[in-house]
Amino acid sequence: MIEGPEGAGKSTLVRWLAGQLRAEGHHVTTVREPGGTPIAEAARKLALKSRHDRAFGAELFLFLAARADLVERVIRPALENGQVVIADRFGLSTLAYQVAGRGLPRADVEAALRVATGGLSPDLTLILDVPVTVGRERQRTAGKVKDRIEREDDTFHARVREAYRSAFGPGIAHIDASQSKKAVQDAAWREVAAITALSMRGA
Ligand code: T5A
Repeated sequence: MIEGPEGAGKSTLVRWLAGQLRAEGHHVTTVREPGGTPIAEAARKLALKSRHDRAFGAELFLFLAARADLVERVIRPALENGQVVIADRFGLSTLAYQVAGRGLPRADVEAALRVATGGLSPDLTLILDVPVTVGRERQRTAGKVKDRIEREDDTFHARVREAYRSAFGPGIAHIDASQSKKAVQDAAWREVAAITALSMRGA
C-alpha cells in the first residue's frame, strides 16, 4: 500500500511500481481509495465532493463503505488470482484523517476498520512523507481542484502528517518524499525487492 499526506506523490509512485512489477512478469492490479467499484465511487463523491455538511462519523462510514466494497469485489479476488495489488491509500488513511485529523476515537475506528477489510492487511505499506506546504504546492502546481478534506486548514493536515510519521509496525516503511521522484522510486524499490525476496523464501 502507498500512504501519505496530500501531494506526497502516491499516485505517481503507484504507476511507476506497477510498471516495474509488470516488466518483471507480475500480474498487477492497482486501486485508488476511495473508489474502484460503483458503490465505492458513489461513496467517494459523497465523502469528497458533496456540498452537504456531515457528521464526522458519517464521513468515516463513507470511506469504510467504499473500502468494504473494494476489498470484497476487487482486492480479494485479485489476491486469490495470484496478483500483486498496489493500493493508493488504505486503512492507515482512515487512522490519519478520521482519527488524528477529525478526532474520532481510535479503538472504535480500528474495530470498524476490521469489519470493512475483513481483517485483510497489507504485506508492505510505504509511507511517503512530505511537509504539508510542499504537498499542497505540488497539488496546486498540478492544477488539482481542492476537495472537502483538502480544504481543511494546515493544522488539520499537520496532524495527519504526524499520524503517518508516528506509524510503525511490521511491514511499514517510511520514505522521505521531498526527494526527487527518482530517489523516491529507488527507496520504494528497495523495500519492494526486500519483501519479494522474503516471500520467495516462503516467509
Ligand atoms: N481520505 C481517504 C480519508 O480522509 N480517509 C480515508 O480512509 C481515505 C481512503 C482522497 C482524499 O480522501 C481522504 C484523503 C484525501 O484527502 P484523492 O483525490 O484521492 O483524495 O487525493 P490524494 O490521495 O490526496 O492524492 P493526490 O493526488 O493529492 O496526491 P498524491 O497521489 O500523493 O500525489 P501525485 O502522485 O498525484 O503527485 C502530485 C504532483 O506532484 C508531483 C506529481 O508529478 C504531481 O504533479 N510529484 C513530485 N514532484 C516533485 N518531486 C517528487 N518526488 C514528486 N512526486 C510527485
